[in-house]
Amino acid sequence: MARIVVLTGAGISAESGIRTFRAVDGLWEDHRIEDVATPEGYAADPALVHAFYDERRRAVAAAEPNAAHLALAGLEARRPGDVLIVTQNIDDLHERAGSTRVSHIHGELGSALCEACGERMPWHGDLAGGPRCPSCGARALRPDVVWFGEAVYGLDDIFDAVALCEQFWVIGTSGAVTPAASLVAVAAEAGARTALLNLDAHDDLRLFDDVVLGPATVTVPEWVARF
Ligand code: BV8
Ligand code: ZN
Repeated sequence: MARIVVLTGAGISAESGIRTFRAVDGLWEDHRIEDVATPEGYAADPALVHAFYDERRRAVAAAEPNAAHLALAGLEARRPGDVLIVTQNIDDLHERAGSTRVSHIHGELGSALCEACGERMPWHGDLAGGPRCPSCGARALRPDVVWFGEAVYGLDDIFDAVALCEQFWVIGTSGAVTPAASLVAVAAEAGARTALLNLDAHDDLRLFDDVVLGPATVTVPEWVARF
């Protein structure tokens, strides 16, 4: 049971040079969501979708965790077993910062999913060009990320953890995507203390006991130091 559950989004990786989704220079600016983050978009143009994710996989490999990722990893090291990170991000910057309990609700760039045999496997190269599945040999590998309209990963365990935690922090997310955005309501309902650490305020701040605005590399180390 984690006393502290942290939900992170693209904003925590922004200062590592990873583009967010909805900012003016965001990922969606170059692409329509429907074309690159839906099963229909993948079926219609797999080469475009592979290019989109292969480019992001390379960008993440060239990036480094920032002070916000490191502060959360330090908190877990100081309080073993007390911290669970639920991330909407598909990068591995939390893990590379040293966090060990990370739940990727929207999947991971470092994983591939075989549409022929259903296997999920670690994957660190490009998927364009149709490499064969190591398990079944089919040329049917897709990014192991959750697209719109697909079920997110680990939701039951995440709901259980959120319902039992004492602190629920939301860091670097616009709260635009469900079911991730609904977790703060579950936490508040269960009596956890809730906090938002974000560059911009959300439209609805009623569910947050504390709101700390600013860049994550400044606000997260300061916030974590209190626990
Ligand atoms: C599901 C894929 C059901 C991988 C992503 C109407 C029609 C159709 C569907 C829906 C609908 N209404 C609702 C839905 C459901 C839909 C949804 O929520 N749609 C939204 C767009 C309305 N959700 C789904 O489809 C989900 N699945 O519901 O399935 C189901 C159930 C059972 C069985 C079958 C089906 C699936 C959602 C997952 C979609 N996949 N990503 C990838 O490409 O990454 S979502 C995508 O957006 C990313 O994962 C990303 O994490 C996520 C959220 O974005 P953020 O992380 O918040 O990033 P954003 O840019 O938005 O915000 C950044 C924030 O950081 C900003 O607030 C900014 O101020 C802040 N910031 C910036 N810099 C900094 C900073 N903060 C601090 N410091 C900084 N330096
Ligand atoms: Zn296979």
